[in-house]
Amino acid sequence: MRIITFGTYDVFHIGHLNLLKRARAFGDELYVGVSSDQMNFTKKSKTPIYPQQERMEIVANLRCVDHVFLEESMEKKRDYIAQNKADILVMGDDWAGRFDEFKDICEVIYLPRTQGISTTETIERIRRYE
Ligand code: C2G
Repeated sequence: MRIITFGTYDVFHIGHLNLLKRARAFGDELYVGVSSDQMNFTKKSKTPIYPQQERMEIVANLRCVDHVFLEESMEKKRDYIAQNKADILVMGDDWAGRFDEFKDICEVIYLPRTQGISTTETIERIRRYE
């Protein structure tokens, strides 16, 4: 079974790792679409702290990850799932219901997020740190 998931993975943290490990446990291969700097800028009017090449490099070298590719647009998600021949799409439950439209080509599973950590909170902590 091939699992696919998508994310930015900026300022990589334990919540990201927990999600990827749990996603991988649904099958035997994990493919990860890492969202591009441009896609983040389009969505949030901000570029990530870590550039896409570094975010991809970090995710690609995790033991639970088999393959990474660049996610260049939300609209291409169906194509990415199909091209990569994924059996199951796994996402954190902040996305619950948002990808149900792909249930015709793969199983769609939402997992609970890790509580108490996020990239935004981490950046805020670093900003206040003395
Ligand atoms: N996540 C989690 N627990 C946290 C933080 C994040 O389980 N405390 C999960 C998210 O639910 C997501 C994955 O980790 O499934 C990556 O999170 P982000 O980097 O924030 O990704 P995001 O910007 O939501 O994805 O097509 C989606 C895009 O690629 C954007």
